[in-house]
Amino acid sequence: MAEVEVSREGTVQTITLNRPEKLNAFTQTLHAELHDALEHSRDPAVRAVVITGAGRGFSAGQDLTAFGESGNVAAMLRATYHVNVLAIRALEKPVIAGVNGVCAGAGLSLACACDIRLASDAAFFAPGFAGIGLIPDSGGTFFLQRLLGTPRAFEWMTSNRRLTAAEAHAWGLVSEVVDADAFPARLAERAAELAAGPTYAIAATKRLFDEAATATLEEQLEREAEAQAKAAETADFHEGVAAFGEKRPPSFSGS
Ligand code: LHQ
Repeated sequence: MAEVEVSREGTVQTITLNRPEKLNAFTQTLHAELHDALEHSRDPAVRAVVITGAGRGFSAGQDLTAFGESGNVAAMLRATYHVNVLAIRALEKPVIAGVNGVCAGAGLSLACACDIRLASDAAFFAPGFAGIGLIPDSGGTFFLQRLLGTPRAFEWMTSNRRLTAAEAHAWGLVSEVVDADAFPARLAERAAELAAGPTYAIAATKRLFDEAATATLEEQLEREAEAQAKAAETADFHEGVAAFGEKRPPSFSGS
């Protein structure tokens, strides 16, 4: 059975990590299949991507029983986790982590690499790393600092404390917590909303926020001006303005 399942509903692509008996812990195979899935997500017909997990896990991070697959940890990280984290950031469309359940270690980093996190109330979040004497890798230090601020991120990552979905929401780590029963439908609804949005503007907003982290105000104003000039040339901008004038909801084509 595939360790990553991919499905398409309209313009939403859903990528499901699929090793439920191991809480979707990462193996070399899972990384490779996730990479293929993210490649397919680049298809312009896909306007939003969901990453979620099968069973009661989102992902428990590195499969600790498969840790010996590669002797060189840094090389392994570069060839697997880094490639997929960078692929998520490079996708010119929103990526939603549908955190259905347990989210730990590099699974937490992967969720944090996404643009939006929606959690089931069955989910919990655990650093993992500190429990086994490791640092938060796969972008963990990068994303958690931005999401939580250094003091909170440091304190959490140097503990191995489990955070409930409600606590994660209170911290701003997830945007919404949904009853487990209603979770799949709400996740699909949220993804469809994003997929129906002005795709260029959403993609450029994603990129601009990433760039803003290291930019000067002057640089960022210039990037915004360039991106806005492109946005103003899209059919979606013209549709948005027309819909405003006609007092109706816009119907964005993503072009
Ligand atoms: C697992 C795992 C797992 C295998 C649960 N592996 N089986 C990158 C590169 C190089 C080096 C290493 O690290 C990395 C990045 C990382 O991600 S490091 C961090 C790795 N992850 C962890 O340390 C988390 C380890 N797991 C846990 O702490 C707990 O299992 C969590 C908090 C995830 C879930 O706890 P519970 O809900 O109580 O479930 P459980 O512990 O009973 O696990 C269920 C099953 O899943 C169990 O198998 P079994 O056959 O006994 O039913 C676990 O052994 C297995 N499992 N995580 N990472």
